[in-house]
Amino acid sequence: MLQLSTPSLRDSILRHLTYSFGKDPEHAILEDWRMALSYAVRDRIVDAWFKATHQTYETGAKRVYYLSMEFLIGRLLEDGIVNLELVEEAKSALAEFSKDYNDVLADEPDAALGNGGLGRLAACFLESLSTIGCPAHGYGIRYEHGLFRQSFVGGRQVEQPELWLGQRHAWEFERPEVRYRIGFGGHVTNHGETVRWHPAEEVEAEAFDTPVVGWKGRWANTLRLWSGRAIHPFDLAAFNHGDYAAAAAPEALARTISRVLYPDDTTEQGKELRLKQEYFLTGAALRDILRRFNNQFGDLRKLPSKVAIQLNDTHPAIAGPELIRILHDERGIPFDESMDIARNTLSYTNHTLLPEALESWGEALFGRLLPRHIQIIDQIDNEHANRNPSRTQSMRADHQVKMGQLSFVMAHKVNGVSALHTELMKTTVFEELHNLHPDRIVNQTNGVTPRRWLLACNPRLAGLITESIGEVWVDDLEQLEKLEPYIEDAGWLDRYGKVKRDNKVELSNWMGQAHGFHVDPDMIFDVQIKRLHEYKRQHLNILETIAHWLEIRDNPDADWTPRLKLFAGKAAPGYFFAKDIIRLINDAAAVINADPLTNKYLKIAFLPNYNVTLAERLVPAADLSEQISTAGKEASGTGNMKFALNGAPTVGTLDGANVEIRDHVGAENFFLFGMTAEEVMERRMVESHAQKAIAADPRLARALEVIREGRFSPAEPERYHNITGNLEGADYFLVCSDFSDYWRAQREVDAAFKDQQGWARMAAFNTARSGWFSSDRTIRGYMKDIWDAKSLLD
Ligand code: GL2
Repeated sequence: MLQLSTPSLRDSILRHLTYSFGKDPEHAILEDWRMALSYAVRDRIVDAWFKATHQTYETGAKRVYYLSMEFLIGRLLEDGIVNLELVEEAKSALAEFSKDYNDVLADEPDAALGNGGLGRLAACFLESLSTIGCPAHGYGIRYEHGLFRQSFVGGRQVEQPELWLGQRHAWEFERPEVRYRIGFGGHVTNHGETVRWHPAEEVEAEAFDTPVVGWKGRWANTLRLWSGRAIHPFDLAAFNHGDYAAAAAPEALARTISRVLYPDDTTEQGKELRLKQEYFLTGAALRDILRRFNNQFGDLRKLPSKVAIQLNDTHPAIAGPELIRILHDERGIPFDESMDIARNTLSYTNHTLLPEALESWGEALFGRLLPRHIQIIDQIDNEHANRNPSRTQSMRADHQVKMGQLSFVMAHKVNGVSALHTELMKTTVFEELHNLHPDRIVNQTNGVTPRRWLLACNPRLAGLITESIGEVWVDDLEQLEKLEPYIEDAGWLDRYGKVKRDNKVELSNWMGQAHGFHVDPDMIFDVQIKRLHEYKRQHLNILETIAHWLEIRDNPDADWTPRLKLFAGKAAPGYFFAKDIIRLINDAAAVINADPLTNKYLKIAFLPNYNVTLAERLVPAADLSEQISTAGKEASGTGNMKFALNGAPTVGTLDGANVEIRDHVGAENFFLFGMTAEEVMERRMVESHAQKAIAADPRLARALEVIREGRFSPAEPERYHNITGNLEGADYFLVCSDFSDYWRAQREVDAAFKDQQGWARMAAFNTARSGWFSSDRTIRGYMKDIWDAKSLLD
């Protein structure tokens, strides 16, 4: 292996500025400095990357492949600097050139190649796989446009295309030599035993590799993203006839495949393009995996002992039939044996039980696009029925192809993402399959990487922790429990409280500068940041806020605990109800923030364009974490873990991983409210449950009334009748029924916050007891229970 001596970061920056970007320091713009620093850091990552790759080949270790339509990676420069422990060196190197470290970091675009928790989880997992030293690849799509940019006009969400590739991107290596043809449509021929698919249309998937470095640069894995290319990019004949649009058409069509991330959270779009994207990702990834396996091992029957493929939700579920097609049709392995090899290689993570999010495709569309795969799915279904005669549910019901059923049958392990969610899987959507295969469903509660979500985003807290217990916690987060004795030390607790206060001051200053929004850092910073969805109940939060406002107005001289309600999050462009909730919050904020009677006690801010970078600002400065979904609906949540780790106690329901967070941090350090998942199901049976709840709580009735009469939309009083009508009517997500208990919990928060020392204790216990929520723990669970994979660093 090539051995080069490592130059200083300063020299490396200067060298790249000069020779990679052709600029001298006098003429370099911020982007040049950002690129030069990124390349200097990237050089070091590449060294770790080569080492890891060689070791994987030499040991013949099993490899993990994480297939995901989303990788919400955010900015990467700070991640690399922190993991390589170059923070101080980078700061002083830039200072020598009179450049500010934070300005340079802030120049990087936020790569939003995902919608929310599912995509961010995939990014945390990649980082943990590298930290642990488990040989792994992430496979995804190199979307030209990530999740849309959000702004507000008159309080309303406006979407604009996101342009992360509009600036130079430092991290990827284009691999023009790694290309695969991916087909669609066409027909299937049978010659005796030989079945062949003849696609009508083909595009090429080209690889772009991003190295992902783990803690201390001990290991680096690869995120390989596929970009769509035309096989014959240019139609010269059409061009020569003067038809320039037709000449460019093949290229445009092929590129469409990797053009946009579907801006959809937990609902699926029945769009042909989406199904094409799913097959594009999966088909390219499988070809790549099998090529690598063939080069090293050859015998396909050994695939499950050398390869573990994880399907992140059902989006890559076509991997089952596609792998069988390759093994059976192309390599001649008998069908049932192909099916067993595929199943022993594949495993599937379910991320939601919302019925509208369980992917299914119309058989006409599916059969047209993937004619051979639909035959294979039928064969899988028959084979499964033959092996399990008591089975009643087919994966091909109601002229639909059911991707959840397919994924379950084609996976040797199926996991949920929190204890509660996993149990609900067994009794709801997968009940029959669970009864047939009782060992298949396992739980792997989600986690977050402590490198990004504490060490990098909260340097003040990270510094205090390291000073107290050493840096062991960074890759062994449960060591945080060693903080517990310090919590009893009043001097230490003061310092812990000061860290939070300094973070709040920093956030207040930024909100003032960036958004002209001024707030007193002594208020409770009460934060709800996540995608907008009725089940997440941002409308419960704003209803309580409005009720609280009315109560303060009734008695403005009382001893209120000042509170800032912070919101951020995007609504899917076609989800009109969610967009109305955003507008209501913005309209209410305009009125309430301008109320001189109350605004020293209550303020509301909805920050636009929520993304990973904004989360990194908000999480360290939060006092209170809002996790208020209708119990049984949030599969896990991961924001809840980030807040607890950074010392923001939760006000929340017994939903998803909230249950486990409360178990870990202690019930006394968690503000619980609301119905349990079981009570939710019972409550829905109660006739007029919403009306009954409203009748029983005058505060709720009044809050609904002021919205209905147009207090926040005087020019258009009926603007929110859709929301009030929904809440007073079906109220499927039980906002009204949980309101009174939410109100009670919030007043407990007010009282608790008055005792600043008591609050700091509660916050510190959240930090000290959140170690279990590291994605390192989650990944070790997958390695042991699902992948049978080993770390090459242990
Ligand atoms: C989600 C769940 O809604 C969320 O609760 C969970 O934490 C994440 C990661 O497991 O997955 N499912 C889903 O489809 N999205 C999620 O965020 N988009």
